[in-house]
Amino acid sequence: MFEDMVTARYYEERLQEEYLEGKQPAFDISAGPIPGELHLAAGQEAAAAGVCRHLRDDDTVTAPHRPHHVAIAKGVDLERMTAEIFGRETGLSSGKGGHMHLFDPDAGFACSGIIAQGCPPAVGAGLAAKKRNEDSVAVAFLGEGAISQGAFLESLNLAAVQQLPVVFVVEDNDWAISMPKERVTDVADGSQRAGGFDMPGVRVDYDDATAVYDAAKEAVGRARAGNGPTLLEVQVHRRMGHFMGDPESYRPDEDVEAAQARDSIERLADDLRSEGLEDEELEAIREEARERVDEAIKWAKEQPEPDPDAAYEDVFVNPPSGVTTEEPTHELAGGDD
Ligand SMILES: Cc1ncc(C[n+]2csc(CCOP(=O)(O)OP(=O)(O)O)c2C)c(N)n1
Ligand SMILES: [Mg+2]
Repeated sequence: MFEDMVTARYYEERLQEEYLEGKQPAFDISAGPIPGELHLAAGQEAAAAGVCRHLRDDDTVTAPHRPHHVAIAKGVDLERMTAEIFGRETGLSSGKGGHMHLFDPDAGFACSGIIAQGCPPAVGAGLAAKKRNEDSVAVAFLGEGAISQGAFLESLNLAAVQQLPVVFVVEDNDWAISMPKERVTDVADGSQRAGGFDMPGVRVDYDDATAVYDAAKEAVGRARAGNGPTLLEVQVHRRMGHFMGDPESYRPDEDVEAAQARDSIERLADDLRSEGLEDEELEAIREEARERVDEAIKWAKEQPEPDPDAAYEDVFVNPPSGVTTEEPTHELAGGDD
C-alpha cells in the first residue's frame, strides 16, 4: 500500500510540473504537453491502495475523473497510461482519451469523466462474473458528489437484488468542485445509502490506509464468496483544487489547512515504523517509486504524436457530420449505410 501511495503522489507531482509547462501566464488550458483538464487525487491515495490490495488481475475496477491513484493501485500499465495523458499514439486509447478516459483491459480498469458513470459497467462486470460462475469481483469508485446520481442508485439496486459481486467505494473529500457536501445531501455518512437497498454499508472515518484495508477485506471477501455487494465510504482529503488551475476562492483556508495536515501517506509511514520498518526502508520504496515514475514520463514524452487522420478511426460516425465543409475524403467506417 505504501508503494502504491507514494507512487501515485510522486506521479501527480511530476504531472503537475509537466502540465503547467506553457500554460502561463493566462492559463491557456489547451497549451503545453498535457492539454485539457487535469484532476489530481493527492490526499486520496489511502482509499485506492487499501481497496485494490485485495484485488486480482481478473477483477474489474471503474473510477471517475480523478483516476490516477486508483489506476496505479489496480496495476494499470504506467507507461501507456502516461502516454495517454500526454496524448501520444501508444497511449492506452491511442492518445484520444486523455487523463479521464484511461482504459486498460489487461488490468481490468476503466474510468470516465461522467460522474457515477463507472457504476453501471461495474455492475455489468459483476453480473458477467456471476453468470460465468467465476469468483472475480468488480469495484466502482466514485466521489461523494455522485451519491445522489441515478446511475449510482440504480446500480446499488441491481447489485443488491441480484446479489452481485460488486463493491461501491465512495471517496468522500467533502467537495464536488466548489459545492460542499452538506449543501447537496442531508446524509453526512454516504454509506447510509446502503440501508435503502438492504446491503451492508461501512464508513471509514479517516483516510487511514490500514482501516480501509480491513474494511475492504471484508467487502471484497463477501463479494468473492457470492454474498453480494457492499457500499464502502472513505473519508479522504483533497489536498489540491478540483482541477489544476482552480483558484479555490470558494474554499475556507481552514479547510485547506485541515486537508494539508492530514497526510495519509505520513500516517501509514508512522504505522509502518511502529511495526518495525526503518526510515531507510521507507526511503528505498520512495526512491524506487520516483525512478519508476520518471522512467514512465520520459518514455511517454518520447512517444510519437498520433497521425491527425487517426481522428477518423474508432468513431461511430465518420467523419462526424458538420465537422467538415469540404467533401469527405474518408470512407464511411461502417460500410454503405
Ligand atoms: C453527470 C455529470 N454531471 C456533472 C459533471 C461535472 N462534474 C465534473 S466533476 C464534478 C464534481 C464531482 O464531485 P465528486 O463526485 O465528489 O468527485 P471529486 O471531484 O470530489 O473527486 C462535476 C459535477 C460530470 N462530469 N458528469
Ligand atoms: Mg468529492
